[in-house]
Amino acid sequence: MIMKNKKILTLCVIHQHPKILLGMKKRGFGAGRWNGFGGKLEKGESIEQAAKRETKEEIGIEIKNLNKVGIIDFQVKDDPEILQVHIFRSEEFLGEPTETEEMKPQWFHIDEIPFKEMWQDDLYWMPLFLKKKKFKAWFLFDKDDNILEKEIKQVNEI
Ligand code: 8OG
Repeated sequence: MIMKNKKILTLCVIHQHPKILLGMKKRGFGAGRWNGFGGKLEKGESIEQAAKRETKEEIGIEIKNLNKVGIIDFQVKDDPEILQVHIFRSEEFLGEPTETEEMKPQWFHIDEIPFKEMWQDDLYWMPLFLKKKKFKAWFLFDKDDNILEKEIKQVNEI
């Protein structure tokens, strides 16, 4: 069996209907785009712990509830690495979302989500997220972050 190189990442979207909280990523991977909060796992951490820690680091809030809603595998053409992003919805948190060196938080009404300034894949899974559906997906990107191929399916359990 060929073992593919898989890296796990977290992504947490705060959802207080009819708004979602996104952050403008100010540096590093995905800079210049609005996104949820998250990142890599630290040694010994669970995926949920990593999602909470990253959200705290990025905008200073403490997540109270976390529901896993999606898993997406991302690949870049001609690159064997798979980035597996575990997506969470959170509806409750403590503290006030605050800008840090990494992220500038902002609430968006669900009819005004800035998809043009987000990762292209968000356009495909965000509608499922907003309908509170669970999903699994796979996206193949080119080196300029454009989608070449995709598969998205709604699932009952994640
Ligand atoms: O630790 P770092 O900032 O590099 O983590 C990257 C964050 O970006 C992490 O929360 C996962 C998320 N992310 C990707 N790819 C994509 C994508 O295509 N769409 C969205 N919405 N988020 C992504 O790594």
